[in-house]
Amino acid sequence: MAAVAEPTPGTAVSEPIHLAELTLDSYESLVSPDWCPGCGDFGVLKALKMALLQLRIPPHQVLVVSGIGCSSNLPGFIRAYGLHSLHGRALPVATGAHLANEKLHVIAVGGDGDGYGIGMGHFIHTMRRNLDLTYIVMDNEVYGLTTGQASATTMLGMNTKTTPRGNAEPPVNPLALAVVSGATYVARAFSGEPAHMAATIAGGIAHRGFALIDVFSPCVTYNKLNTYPWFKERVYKLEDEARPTWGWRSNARTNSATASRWASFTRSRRRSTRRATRCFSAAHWSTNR
Ligand SMILES: Cc1ncc(C[n+]2csc(CCOP(=O)(O)OP(=O)(O)O)c2C)c(N)n1
Ligand code: SF4
Ligand SMILES: [Mg+2]
Repeated sequence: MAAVAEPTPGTAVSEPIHLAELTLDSYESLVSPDWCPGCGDFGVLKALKMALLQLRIPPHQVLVVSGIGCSSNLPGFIRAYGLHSLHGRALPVATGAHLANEKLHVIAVGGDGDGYGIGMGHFIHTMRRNLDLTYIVMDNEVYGLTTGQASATTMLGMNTKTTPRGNAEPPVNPLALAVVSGATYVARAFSGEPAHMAATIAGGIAHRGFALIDVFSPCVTYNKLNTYPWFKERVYKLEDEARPTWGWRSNARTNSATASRWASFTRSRRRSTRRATRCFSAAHWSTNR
Protein backbone atom coordinates (compact mmCIF):
# COMPACT_ATOMS: atom_id res chain seq x y z
CA MET A 1 0.00 0.00 0.00
CA ALA A 2 1.25 3.50 -0.85
CA ALA A 3 2.37 5.85 1.91
CA VAL A 4 -0.35 8.19 3.02
CA ALA A 5 -0.49 11.82 4.04
CA GLU A 6 -3.33 14.23 4.68
CA PRO A 7 -5.87 15.73 2.29
CA THR A 8 -7.36 19.19 2.15
CA PRO A 9 -7.97 21.61 5.01
CA GLY A 10 -11.06 20.88 6.97
CA THR A 11 -10.89 17.12 6.82
CA ALA A 12 -10.11 15.23 9.99
CA VAL A 13 -6.39 15.05 10.78
CA SER A 14 -6.72 11.29 11.12
CA GLU A 15 -8.06 10.96 7.56
CA PRO A 16 -5.03 10.08 5.43
CA ILE A 17 -4.20 10.66 1.75
CA HIS A 18 -1.23 9.77 -0.43
CA LEU A 19 2.09 11.29 0.62
CA ALA A 20 2.64 12.36 -2.98
CA GLU A 21 -0.28 14.76 -2.56
CA LEU A 22 1.24 16.50 0.43
CA THR A 23 1.49 20.28 -0.08
CA LEU A 24 1.71 23.35 2.16
CA ASP A 25 -2.09 23.47 2.05
CA SER A 26 -2.18 20.10 3.77
CA TYR A 27 -1.16 21.92 6.97
CA GLU A 28 -3.70 24.74 6.56
CA SER A 29 -5.96 25.09 9.59
CA LEU A 30 -9.59 26.11 9.41
CA VAL A 31 -8.73 28.77 11.98
CA SER A 32 -6.87 31.87 10.76
CA PRO A 33 -4.26 33.38 13.07
CA ASP A 34 -5.51 36.32 15.11
CA TRP A 35 -2.03 37.74 15.67
CA CYS A 36 -1.49 41.46 15.06
CA PRO A 37 -0.62 42.24 11.43
CA GLY A 38 3.16 41.96 11.08
CA CYS A 39 3.68 39.79 14.17
CA GLY A 40 6.81 37.66 13.81
CA ASP A 41 4.86 34.55 14.71
CA PHE A 42 3.37 34.46 11.18
CA GLY A 43 6.87 33.73 9.88
CA VAL A 44 7.32 30.92 12.38
CA LEU A 45 4.00 29.32 11.43
CA LYS A 46 4.96 29.43 7.77
CA ALA A 47 8.45 28.08 8.43
CA LEU A 48 7.09 25.20 10.50
CA LYS A 49 4.75 24.18 7.69
CA MET A 50 7.60 24.43 5.19
CA ALA A 51 9.82 22.28 7.41
CA LEU A 52 7.18 19.57 7.75
CA LEU A 53 6.66 19.57 4.00
CA GLN A 54 10.42 19.40 3.37
CA LEU A 55 10.61 16.36 5.63
CA ARG A 56 7.45 14.84 4.09
CA ILE A 57 5.82 14.47 7.50
CA PRO A 58 2.03 14.34 7.17
CA PRO A 59 -0.23 16.14 9.70
CA HIS A 60 -1.42 12.96 11.37
CA GLN A 61 2.16 12.22 12.48
CA VAL A 62 2.61 15.62 14.16
CA LEU A 63 1.60 16.89 17.58
CA VAL A 64 2.13 20.57 18.35
CA VAL A 65 2.03 21.38 22.06
CA SER A 66 2.09 24.88 23.55
CA GLY A 67 1.81 26.82 26.78
CA ILE A 68 0.06 30.20 27.04
CA GLY A 69 0.82 33.40 25.15
CA CYS A 70 0.27 34.90 21.70
CA SER A 71 2.88 32.47 20.34
CA SER A 72 1.30 29.58 22.21
CA ASN A 73 -1.86 30.00 20.16
CA LEU A 74 0.02 28.50 17.20
CA PRO A 75 -1.32 24.91 17.52
CA GLY A 76 -4.75 26.22 16.55
CA PHE A 77 -3.36 27.67 13.32
CA ILE A 78 -1.78 24.55 11.86
CA ARG A 79 -3.46 21.39 10.69
CA ALA A 80 -1.96 18.69 12.91
CA TYR A 81 -2.75 17.26 16.30
CA GLY A 82 -2.52 20.04 18.84
CA LEU A 83 -2.60 20.69 22.55
CA HIS A 84 -2.81 24.15 24.12
CA SER A 85 -1.72 23.48 27.69
CA LEU A 86 -0.94 25.70 30.68
CA HIS A 87 1.46 28.62 31.00
CA GLY A 88 5.01 27.24 31.10
CA ARG A 89 3.92 23.62 30.82
CA ALA A 90 4.41 22.79 27.14
CA LEU A 91 7.52 20.70 27.72
CA PRO A 92 6.20 18.31 30.38
CA VAL A 93 3.10 17.73 28.26
CA ALA A 94 5.28 17.18 25.19
CA THR A 95 7.43 14.77 27.18
CA GLY A 96 4.41 12.70 28.16
CA ALA A 97 3.13 12.60 24.59
CA HIS A 98 6.51 11.53 23.28
CA LEU A 99 6.83 8.75 25.87
CA ALA A 100 3.31 7.54 25.07
CA ASN A 101 3.88 7.47 21.31
CA GLU A 102 7.45 7.61 20.10
CA LYS A 103 6.35 7.53 16.46
CA LEU A 104 4.72 10.94 16.78
CA HIS A 105 6.80 14.03 15.91
CA VAL A 106 6.24 16.11 19.01
CA ILE A 107 6.91 19.82 18.57
CA ALA A 108 6.60 22.15 21.54
CA VAL A 109 6.09 25.85 20.79
CA GLY A 110 5.68 28.99 22.88
CA GLY A 111 7.12 32.30 23.94
CA ASP A 112 10.07 33.56 25.91
CA GLY A 113 7.85 34.22 28.92
CA ASP A 114 6.38 30.76 28.69
CA GLY A 115 9.63 28.87 28.19
CA TYR A 116 12.32 30.95 29.85
CA GLY A 117 10.25 32.53 32.63
CA ILE A 118 7.56 30.46 34.27
CA GLY A 119 8.67 27.34 32.37
CA MET A 120 12.39 27.69 33.05
CA GLY A 121 12.57 24.66 35.37
CA HIS A 122 10.92 22.42 32.80
CA PHE A 123 13.19 23.84 30.10
CA ILE A 124 16.36 22.79 31.92
CA HIS A 125 15.09 19.39 33.11
CA THR A 126 13.75 18.48 29.68
CA MET A 127 17.05 19.34 28.04
CA ARG A 128 19.10 17.26 30.46
CA ARG A 129 17.00 14.23 29.46
CA ASN A 130 17.74 14.92 25.79
CA LEU A 131 14.48 13.33 24.64
CA ASP A 132 13.64 13.42 20.97
CA LEU A 133 11.61 16.65 21.05
CA THR A 134 11.69 19.87 19.06
CA TYR A 135 11.14 23.13 20.92
CA ILE A 136 10.49 26.34 18.99
CA VAL A 137 10.52 29.48 21.12
CA MET A 138 9.11 32.65 19.58
CA ASP A 139 11.35 35.06 21.43
CA ASN A 140 9.96 38.60 21.22
CA GLU A 141 11.58 39.66 24.48
CA VAL A 142 8.33 40.71 26.12
CA TYR A 143 5.06 39.22 27.34
CA GLY A 144 2.94 39.94 24.28
CA LEU A 145 -0.41 38.48 25.29
CA THR A 146 -0.53 40.34 28.59
CA THR A 147 0.36 43.64 26.84
CA GLY A 148 4.08 44.15 27.01
CA GLN A 149 5.59 43.40 30.40
CA ALA A 150 9.31 42.57 30.70
CA SER A 151 10.27 38.93 30.20
CA ALA A 152 13.34 36.83 30.93
CA THR A 153 14.91 37.92 27.64
CA THR A 154 14.10 41.63 27.82
CA MET A 155 17.24 43.65 27.26
CA LEU A 156 18.99 45.37 30.11
CA GLY A 157 17.76 48.92 30.45
CA MET A 158 14.69 48.49 28.27
CA ASN A 159 11.58 50.41 29.27
CA THR A 160 8.44 48.32 29.53
CA LYS A 161 5.23 48.56 31.52
CA THR A 162 6.85 46.72 34.41
CA THR A 163 10.24 48.39 34.03
CA PRO A 164 9.36 52.09 33.54
CA ARG A 165 12.83 53.17 34.62
CA GLY A 166 14.60 50.54 32.54
CA ASN A 167 15.03 46.81 33.06
CA ALA A 168 17.53 46.30 35.87
CA GLU A 169 18.07 42.59 35.18
CA PRO A 170 20.30 41.18 32.44
CA PRO A 171 18.52 38.74 30.11
CA VAL A 172 18.99 34.98 30.18
CA ASN A 173 20.91 33.54 27.26
CA PRO A 174 18.78 30.58 26.16
CA LEU A 175 21.37 29.24 23.73
CA ALA A 176 24.22 29.09 26.23
CA LEU A 177 21.82 27.62 28.77
CA ALA A 178 20.73 24.94 26.31
CA VAL A 179 24.29 23.97 25.50
CA VAL A 180 25.27 23.44 29.13
CA SER A 181 21.96 21.80 30.05
CA GLY A 182 22.22 18.93 27.58
CA ALA A 183 20.30 19.93 24.47
CA THR A 184 21.94 18.41 21.41
CA TYR A 185 20.70 20.77 18.70
CA VAL A 186 20.75 24.45 19.55
CA ALA A 187 19.85 26.98 16.91
CA ARG A 188 18.64 30.49 16.37
CA ALA A 189 16.58 31.88 13.53
CA PHE A 190 14.80 35.11 12.62
CA SER A 191 11.20 35.63 11.53
CA GLY A 192 12.40 37.94 8.79
CA GLU A 193 14.00 34.92 7.08
CA PRO A 194 11.34 32.16 6.91
CA ALA A 195 13.18 30.00 4.35
CA HIS A 196 16.30 29.93 6.48
CA MET A 197 14.15 29.30 9.54
CA ALA A 198 12.36 26.42 7.79
CA ALA A 199 15.69 24.71 7.12
CA THR A 200 16.72 25.28 10.73
CA ILE A 201 13.45 23.85 12.05
CA ALA A 202 13.67 20.89 9.67
CA GLY A 203 17.14 20.18 11.03
CA GLY A 204 15.74 20.21 14.55
CA ILE A 205 12.88 17.87 13.74
CA ALA A 206 15.20 15.48 11.89
CA HIS A 207 17.68 15.54 14.78
CA ARG A 208 17.28 12.65 17.22
CA GLY A 209 17.47 14.34 20.60
CA PHE A 210 16.33 17.61 22.12
CA ALA A 211 16.36 20.47 19.63
CA LEU A 212 15.94 24.11 20.64
CA ILE A 213 15.23 26.67 17.97
CA ASP A 214 15.06 30.14 19.48
CA VAL A 215 13.48 32.52 16.98
CA PHE A 216 13.75 36.28 17.03
CA SER A 217 10.06 36.91 16.39
CA PRO A 218 9.26 40.62 16.76
CA CYS A 219 6.22 41.75 18.71
CA VAL A 220 5.27 44.72 16.57
CA THR A 221 2.74 46.01 19.09
CA TYR A 222 4.54 45.99 22.43
CA ASN A 223 8.25 45.87 21.63
CA LYS A 224 9.22 49.04 19.84
CA LEU A 225 12.94 48.44 20.38
CA ASN A 226 13.62 44.94 18.98
CA THR A 227 11.96 45.55 15.62
CA TYR A 228 12.53 43.94 12.20
CA PRO A 229 14.95 46.73 11.12
CA TRP A 230 16.73 46.49 14.46
CA PHE A 231 17.30 42.75 13.99
CA LYS A 232 18.18 43.08 10.31
CA GLU A 233 21.07 45.34 11.24
CA ARG A 234 22.41 42.79 13.68
CA VAL A 235 21.78 39.24 12.47
CA TYR A 236 23.90 37.23 10.10
CA LYS A 237 24.09 33.61 9.02
CA LEU A 238 26.79 31.40 10.42
CA GLU A 239 27.29 29.97 6.95
CA ASP A 240 28.48 33.40 5.86
CA GLU A 241 31.09 33.61 8.58
CA ALA A 242 34.73 33.29 7.57
CA ARG A 243 35.36 30.92 10.44
CA PRO A 244 34.66 27.29 9.48
CA THR A 245 31.51 25.98 11.09
CA TRP A 246 32.29 22.33 10.56
CA GLY A 247 34.72 19.98 12.19
CA TRP A 248 35.90 22.09 15.07
CA ARG A 249 35.97 20.78 18.58
CA SER A 250 35.74 22.29 22.00
CA ASN A 251 34.57 21.55 25.48
CA ALA A 252 31.31 22.58 27.13
CA ARG A 253 32.73 25.84 28.42
CA THR A 254 33.89 26.86 24.99
CA ASN A 255 30.60 25.78 23.48
CA SER A 256 28.77 27.92 25.96
CA ALA A 257 30.94 30.90 25.17
CA THR A 258 30.39 30.29 21.49
CA ALA A 259 26.65 30.14 21.98
CA SER A 260 26.82 33.60 23.46
CA ARG A 261 28.32 34.80 20.23
CA TRP A 262 27.05 32.37 17.65
CA ALA A 263 23.45 31.60 17.22
CA SER A 264 23.24 28.08 15.92
CA PHE A 265 25.00 25.11 17.22
CA THR A 266 24.71 21.34 17.13
CA ARG A 267 26.43 18.83 19.34
CA SER A 268 26.85 15.23 18.39
CA ARG A 269 24.53 13.08 20.42
CA ARG A 270 27.09 10.31 20.53
CA ARG A 271 29.60 12.38 22.42
CA SER A 272 28.72 12.25 26.07
CA THR A 273 31.64 14.55 26.74
CA ARG A 274 29.58 17.27 25.12
CA ARG A 275 32.12 18.07 22.52
CA ALA A 276 30.98 20.20 19.71
CA THR A 277 31.33 18.51 16.38
CA ARG A 278 29.15 20.62 14.21
CA CYS A 279 27.91 24.17 14.00
CA PHE A 280 25.61 25.31 11.29
CA SER A 281 23.02 27.67 9.93
CA ALA A 282 21.43 30.55 11.69
CA ALA A 283 21.50 34.15 12.53
CA HIS A 284 23.53 35.80 15.21
CA TRP A 285 22.78 38.75 17.35
CA SER A 286 25.92 40.62 18.09
CA THR A 287 24.83 42.72 21.02
CA ASN A 288 25.63 41.79 24.56
CA ARG A 289 23.05 39.36 25.93
C1 LIG B 1 0.10 30.61 35.80
C2 LIG B 1 -0.11 31.80 34.91
N1 LIG B 1 0.53 32.94 35.21
C3 LIG B 1 0.37 34.01 34.42
C4 LIG B 1 -0.45 33.94 33.33
C5 LIG B 1 -0.65 35.18 32.49
N2 LIG B 1 0.08 35.10 31.24
C6 LIG B 1 -0.49 34.61 30.12
S1 LIG B 1 0.52 34.65 28.81
C7 LIG B 1 1.75 35.35 29.74
C8 LIG B 1 3.09 35.71 29.14
C9 LIG B 1 3.19 35.41 27.70
O1 LIG B 1 4.46 35.79 27.23
P1 LIG B 1 5.25 34.88 26.22
O2 LIG B 1 5.31 33.49 26.69
O3 LIG B 1 6.53 35.54 25.94
O4 LIG B 1 4.31 34.85 24.93
P2 LIG B 1 3.97 35.99 23.88
O5 LIG B 1 2.60 36.47 24.22
O6 LIG B 1 4.99 37.07 24.03
O7 LIG B 1 4.05 35.31 22.57
C10 LIG B 1 1.37 35.53 31.06
C11 LIG B 1 2.22 36.12 32.10
C12 LIG B 1 -1.10 32.73 33.05
N3 LIG B 1 -1.90 32.57 31.99
N4 LIG B 1 -0.92 31.66 33.87
S1 SF4 C 1 0.79 41.42 20.85
FE1 SF4 C 1 2.81 41.11 19.93
S2 SF4 C 1 3.21 38.91 20.11
FE2 SF4 C 1 1.00 39.24 20.41
S3 SF4 C 1 0.10 38.96 18.37
FE3 SF4 C 1 0.49 41.15 18.66
S4 SF4 C 1 2.52 41.48 17.74
FE4 SF4 C 1 2.31 39.27 18.09
MG1 LIG D 1 7.09 36.81 24.45
